[in-house]
Amino acid sequence: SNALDREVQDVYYVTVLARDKGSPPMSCDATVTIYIDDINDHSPRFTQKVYATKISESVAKGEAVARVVAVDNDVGFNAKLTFSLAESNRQHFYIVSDDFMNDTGVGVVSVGGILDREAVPSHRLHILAIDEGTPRLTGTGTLIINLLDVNDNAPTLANQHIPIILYENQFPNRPVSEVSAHDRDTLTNGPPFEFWV
Ligand SMILES: [Ca+2]
Ligand SMILES: [Ca+2]
Ligand SMILES: [Ca+2]
Ligand SMILES: [Ca+2]
Repeated sequence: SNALDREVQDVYYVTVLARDKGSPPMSCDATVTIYIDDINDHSPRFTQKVYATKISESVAKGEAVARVVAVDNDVGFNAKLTFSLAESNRQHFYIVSDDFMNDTGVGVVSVGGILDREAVPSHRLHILAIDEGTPRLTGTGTLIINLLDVNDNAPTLANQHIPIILYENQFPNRPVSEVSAHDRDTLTNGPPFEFWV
């Protein structure tokens, strides 16, 4: 006497026998089809617990940068999925549901704000997949977006006014002073610097 589970078996064919009390008894039988209706007893779940991607920090607003996939073992509205981002992620990204098919939801993550690797090099997005059952059930996933550097910062000199005193007898091409500079980009877009006078 196991409980019915639509996700295991969603239809039963039962043979019903009707017999009268006559002597001899007469009977007939019929096959009854029983459909098991779905209840929302499965939460959506992402096909990966953690998704990760790398994008340029110069990616423009509105550009799609990642897709996430969630499935739900129920059917109909109990498996129809919409996606949502945690409040804290909405400053830089947004997510919309792609075409829904076969109880599988696809969420497309796009850039919704200005990205700056120098300010936030990596974004950890908390994604919700929510079905439309009653009550609605939720699954959670994580998308890590690492930003690749673009050379969008000029180096700055530590001191804008560096007094350099040269004497008339010095040889040219000798180091005359120490100057330091700083660049907010990564090494390939920053030091070593070339200095020109
Ligand atoms: Ca179910
Ligand atoms: Ca469900
Ligand atoms: Ca730079
Ligand atoms: Ca940069």
